[in-house]
Amino acid sequence: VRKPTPEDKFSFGLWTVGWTGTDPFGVNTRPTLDPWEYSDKLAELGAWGITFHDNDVFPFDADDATRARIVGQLKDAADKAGLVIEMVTTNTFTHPVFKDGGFTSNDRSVRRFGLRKVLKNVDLAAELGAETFVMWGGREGAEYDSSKDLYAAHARYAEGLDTVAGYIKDKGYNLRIGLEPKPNEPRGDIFLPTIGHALGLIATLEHGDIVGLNPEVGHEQMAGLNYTHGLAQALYCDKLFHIDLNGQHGPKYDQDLVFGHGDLLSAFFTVDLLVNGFAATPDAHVYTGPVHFDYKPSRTDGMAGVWESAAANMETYLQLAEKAKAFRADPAVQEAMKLSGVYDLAEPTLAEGESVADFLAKDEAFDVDAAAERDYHYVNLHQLALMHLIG
Ligand code: 3MF
Ligand code: MG
Ligand code: MG
Ligand code: MG
Repeated sequence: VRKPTPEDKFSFGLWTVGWTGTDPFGVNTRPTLDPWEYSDKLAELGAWGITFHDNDVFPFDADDATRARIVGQLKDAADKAGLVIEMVTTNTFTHPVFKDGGFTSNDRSVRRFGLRKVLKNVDLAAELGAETFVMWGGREGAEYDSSKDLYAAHARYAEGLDTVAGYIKDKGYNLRIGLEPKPNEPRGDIFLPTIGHALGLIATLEHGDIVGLNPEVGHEQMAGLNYTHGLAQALYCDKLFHIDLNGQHGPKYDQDLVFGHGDLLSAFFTVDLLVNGFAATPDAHVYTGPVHFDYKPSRTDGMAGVWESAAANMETYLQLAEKAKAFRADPAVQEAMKLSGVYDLAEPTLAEGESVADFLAKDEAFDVDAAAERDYHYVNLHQLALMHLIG
């Protein structure tokens, strides 16, 4: 596979390569580096951008001067390395003050503190030229259904999002919010657990036009859902603002494996959607945003392994992109898609201008038995995809 270039728009969270291996059962297995050491190395590997939480870069309790100094140093390093800071996010999950959430804590003073922290980082995101502000509400949730007024929880979540979105508009920032759904972990149940739940809440917002999605492979798969289908619905709603690619083996804890190291076939179809768009509707919304990885270098790997795994994400994506292009260009595949009726789904069910009354009045010849007997040959089509993937 060729080397990644900035045109590929690969980006990494600093918390990904920066994960030192601390988990609920063990301490770190790797040292902490300065933020710019991670970004320099990512640039060297061919990444185009970086992203971070406020507290990946400066401490939770940093004063304004310290914060400005450290951010300045990271920005200089990124500029020098030719890296874009494409997304900034806020950590509202590590500090104990957020143990019951930022926007949905039962404690109003915590909600006001959380909102201030988020707004402050919206300013930072805009200042650094980021175009997406991701919000993963990892502590917005509950273990006990008795603990929350669930109506009020959604109202407070919506209030928080609208406040942030309204602030972005008032300030004239070129920023959009990407909500990141996750079904559980660290909370027993997290609010807005899937792409669909998030889309539903966004539709109720006053400033929902600049609020969209940052779906993560592993999060949807933890909920037993199809990531590619989720991306497709977000694209359909014009809400796919950003993505978190990684790997996961079904419903268990958030594994954050290298992209493709979980469900490889699903990863193939995700890349197919991202690079080729929809099979029968080539003019439909396509994704042009950053190809962002949110993975964790395994705890069993050392520092060399960190860089090997970072490179592996990009290598896998490029390899899958090549294969997905070859898959779609293959005349045998196109023939098989035709036989399966894939292109036919793009034709509206009612004719142009056909009213329901006209439709119902029509005495249309239809052979139920013949239609019921149709062989869609989906397995053959899928086997062609598999052969392109492994062949
Ligand atoms: C947790 C996540 C988060 C989000 C991040 C968003 C710590 O499962 O995926 O990573 O991606 O907070 O920016
Ligand atoms: Mg995650
Ligand atoms: Mg994950
Ligand atoms: Mg994520």
